Amino acid sequence: MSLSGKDKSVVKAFWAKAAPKSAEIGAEALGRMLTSYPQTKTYFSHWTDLSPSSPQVKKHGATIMGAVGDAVGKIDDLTGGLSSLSELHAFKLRVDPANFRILAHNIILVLGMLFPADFTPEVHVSVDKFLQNVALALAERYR
Ligand code: HNI
Repeated sequence: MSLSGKDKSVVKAFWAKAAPKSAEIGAEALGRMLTSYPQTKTYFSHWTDLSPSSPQVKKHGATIMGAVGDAVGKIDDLTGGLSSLSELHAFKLRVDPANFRILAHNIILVLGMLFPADFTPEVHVSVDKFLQNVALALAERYR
Protein backbone atom coordinates (compact mmCIF):
# COMPACT_ATOMS: atom_id res chain seq x y z
CA MET A 1 0.00 0.00 0.00
CA SER A 2 2.72 2.46 -0.92
CA LEU A 3 1.86 6.08 -1.64
CA SER A 4 1.57 7.08 -5.29
CA GLY A 5 2.83 10.43 -6.55
CA LYS A 6 -0.78 11.56 -6.63
CA ASP A 7 -1.37 10.51 -3.00
CA LYS A 8 1.68 12.51 -1.98
CA SER A 9 0.59 15.67 -3.76
CA VAL A 10 -3.00 15.34 -2.43
CA VAL A 11 -1.69 14.93 1.14
CA LYS A 12 0.69 17.89 0.82
CA ALA A 13 -2.00 20.16 -0.63
CA PHE A 14 -4.52 19.19 2.04
CA TRP A 15 -1.95 19.60 4.81
CA ALA A 16 -1.16 23.12 3.60
CA LYS A 17 -4.78 23.98 4.45
CA ALA A 18 -5.02 21.95 7.66
CA ALA A 19 -1.66 22.83 9.25
CA PRO A 20 -2.84 26.09 10.87
CA LYS A 21 -5.32 23.99 12.88
CA SER A 22 -2.77 21.29 13.70
CA ALA A 23 -2.92 21.76 17.49
CA GLU A 24 -6.73 21.69 17.52
CA ILE A 25 -6.83 18.58 15.31
CA GLY A 26 -4.37 16.77 17.57
CA ALA A 27 -6.14 17.72 20.79
CA GLU A 28 -9.53 16.62 19.48
CA ALA A 29 -8.17 13.36 18.04
CA LEU A 30 -6.21 12.40 21.16
CA GLY A 31 -9.10 13.34 23.46
CA ARG A 32 -11.50 11.24 21.42
CA MET A 33 -9.10 8.29 21.25
CA LEU A 34 -8.69 8.22 25.03
CA THR A 35 -12.45 8.38 25.60
CA SER A 36 -13.74 6.13 22.81
CA TYR A 37 -10.92 3.55 22.99
CA PRO A 38 -10.26 3.46 26.75
CA GLN A 39 -7.63 0.73 26.39
CA THR A 40 -5.33 3.47 25.04
CA LYS A 41 -5.41 5.23 28.43
CA THR A 42 -2.94 2.78 29.97
CA TYR A 43 0.02 4.61 28.42
CA PHE A 44 -0.96 7.91 29.99
CA SER A 45 -1.67 6.75 33.54
CA HIS A 46 0.98 9.19 34.82
CA TRP A 47 -1.22 12.12 33.76
CA THR A 48 -3.69 13.61 36.22
CA ASP A 49 -6.56 14.20 33.77
CA LEU A 50 -7.33 12.15 30.65
CA SER A 51 -10.56 13.92 29.69
CA PRO A 52 -10.84 15.68 26.30
CA SER A 53 -10.63 19.10 28.02
CA SER A 54 -7.45 18.21 29.93
CA PRO A 55 -4.53 20.62 29.34
CA GLN A 56 -2.16 17.61 29.18
CA VAL A 57 -4.28 15.97 26.49
CA LYS A 58 -4.44 19.21 24.51
CA LYS A 59 -0.70 19.82 24.77
CA HIS A 60 0.22 16.28 23.81
CA GLY A 61 -2.32 16.28 20.99
CA ALA A 62 -0.50 19.31 19.58
CA THR A 63 2.85 17.49 19.95
CA ILE A 64 1.62 14.39 18.14
CA MET A 65 0.03 16.37 15.32
CA GLY A 66 3.22 18.45 14.99
CA ALA A 67 5.05 15.16 14.39
CA VAL A 68 2.44 14.15 11.81
CA GLY A 69 3.03 17.50 10.06
CA ASP A 70 6.79 16.82 10.12
CA ALA A 71 6.05 13.43 8.58
CA VAL A 72 4.31 15.15 5.64
CA GLY A 73 7.69 16.75 4.95
CA LYS A 74 9.34 13.32 5.13
CA ILE A 75 6.72 11.64 2.96
CA ASP A 76 9.34 10.24 0.55
CA ASP A 77 11.14 8.37 3.36
CA LEU A 78 8.78 7.81 6.28
CA THR A 79 10.71 4.79 7.56
CA GLY A 80 13.96 6.74 7.81
CA GLY A 81 12.33 9.97 8.88
CA LEU A 82 10.38 8.39 11.74
CA SER A 83 12.97 5.87 12.91
CA SER A 84 13.91 7.66 16.14
CA LEU A 85 10.23 8.16 17.03
CA SER A 86 9.69 4.47 16.27
CA GLU A 87 12.53 3.55 18.58
CA LEU A 88 11.08 5.74 21.34
CA HIS A 89 7.63 4.17 21.07
CA ALA A 90 9.04 0.64 20.79
CA PHE A 91 11.67 0.54 23.50
CA LYS A 92 10.98 3.36 25.92
CA LEU A 93 7.21 3.91 25.78
CA ARG A 94 6.38 0.31 24.77
CA VAL A 95 3.24 1.31 22.91
CA ASP A 96 1.46 -1.59 21.20
CA PRO A 97 1.59 -0.62 17.49
CA ALA A 98 -2.10 -1.55 17.10
CA ASN A 99 -2.73 1.81 18.78
CA PHE A 100 -1.19 3.74 15.87
CA ARG A 101 -4.12 2.65 13.71
CA ILE A 102 -6.60 3.62 16.39
CA LEU A 103 -5.13 7.12 16.56
CA ALA A 104 -5.09 7.34 12.75
CA HIS A 105 -8.81 6.51 12.73
CA ASN A 106 -9.49 9.34 15.17
CA ILE A 107 -7.38 11.79 13.17
CA ILE A 108 -9.36 10.93 10.01
CA LEU A 109 -12.62 11.47 11.87
CA VAL A 110 -11.52 14.88 13.14
CA LEU A 111 -10.31 15.98 9.70
CA GLY A 112 -13.78 15.18 8.35
CA MET A 113 -15.36 17.18 11.18
CA LEU A 114 -13.13 20.24 10.86
CA PHE A 115 -12.77 20.34 7.08
CA PRO A 116 -16.10 19.15 5.67
CA ALA A 117 -15.55 20.87 2.32
CA ASP A 118 -11.84 20.10 1.77
CA PHE A 119 -11.84 16.55 3.15
CA THR A 120 -13.36 15.01 0.03
CA PRO A 121 -13.44 11.24 -0.53
CA GLU A 122 -10.39 11.67 -2.77
CA VAL A 123 -8.48 13.44 0.01
CA HIS A 124 -9.73 10.90 2.55
CA VAL A 125 -8.31 7.92 0.67
CA SER A 126 -4.86 9.53 0.24
CA VAL A 127 -4.66 10.82 3.83
CA ASP A 128 -5.76 7.39 5.09
CA LYS A 129 -2.96 5.72 3.09
CA PHE A 130 -0.49 8.30 4.41
CA LEU A 131 -1.48 7.68 8.05
CA GLN A 132 -1.26 3.91 7.56
CA ASN A 133 2.25 4.41 6.19
CA VAL A 134 3.11 6.60 9.19
CA ALA A 135 1.81 3.79 11.44
CA LEU A 136 3.94 1.23 9.57
CA ALA A 137 7.02 3.45 9.84
CA LEU A 138 6.42 3.91 13.58
CA ALA A 139 6.17 0.11 13.95
CA GLU A 140 9.42 -0.47 12.04
CA ARG A 141 11.78 -0.64 15.05
CA TYR A 142 9.69 -3.14 17.03
CA ARG A 143 12.01 -6.15 16.85
NI1 HNI B 1 3.24 9.09 20.75
C1 HNI B 1 5.22 10.76 23.04
C2 HNI B 1 4.39 11.17 18.26
C3 HNI B 1 1.03 7.69 18.53
C4 HNI B 1 1.88 7.22 23.29
N1 HNI B 1 4.54 10.65 20.67
C5 HNI B 1 5.26 11.19 21.72
C6 HNI B 1 6.06 12.29 21.24
C7 HNI B 1 5.81 12.42 19.90
C8 HNI B 1 4.87 11.38 19.55
C9 HNI B 1 6.42 13.44 18.93
C10 HNI B 1 7.00 13.14 22.08
C11 HNI B 1 8.36 12.51 21.94
C12 HNI B 1 9.42 13.14 22.79
O1 HNI B 1 9.09 13.59 23.89
O2 HNI B 1 10.56 13.15 22.34
N2 HNI B 1 2.81 9.36 18.77
C13 HNI B 1 3.43 10.23 17.91
C14 HNI B 1 2.89 10.05 16.57
C15 HNI B 1 1.95 9.07 16.66
C16 HNI B 1 1.90 8.65 18.04
C17 HNI B 1 3.35 10.82 15.34
C18 HNI B 1 1.06 8.49 15.60
C19 HNI B 1 0.63 9.14 14.55
N3 HNI B 1 1.76 7.69 20.88
C20 HNI B 1 0.94 7.29 19.87
C21 HNI B 1 -0.05 6.36 20.36
C22 HNI B 1 0.18 6.21 21.71
C23 HNI B 1 1.32 7.07 22.03
C24 HNI B 1 -1.12 5.71 19.51
C25 HNI B 1 -0.52 5.37 22.74
C26 HNI B 1 -1.77 4.98 22.63
N4 HNI B 1 3.51 8.98 22.80
C27 HNI B 1 2.83 8.14 23.64
C28 HNI B 1 3.27 8.39 25.00
C29 HNI B 1 4.23 9.43 24.94
C30 HNI B 1 4.37 9.77 23.53
C31 HNI B 1 2.78 7.64 26.24
C32 HNI B 1 4.94 10.07 26.12
C33 HNI B 1 3.99 11.11 26.66
C34 HNI B 1 4.39 11.73 27.97
O3 HNI B 1 4.23 12.94 28.11
O4 HNI B 1 4.82 11.02 28.86
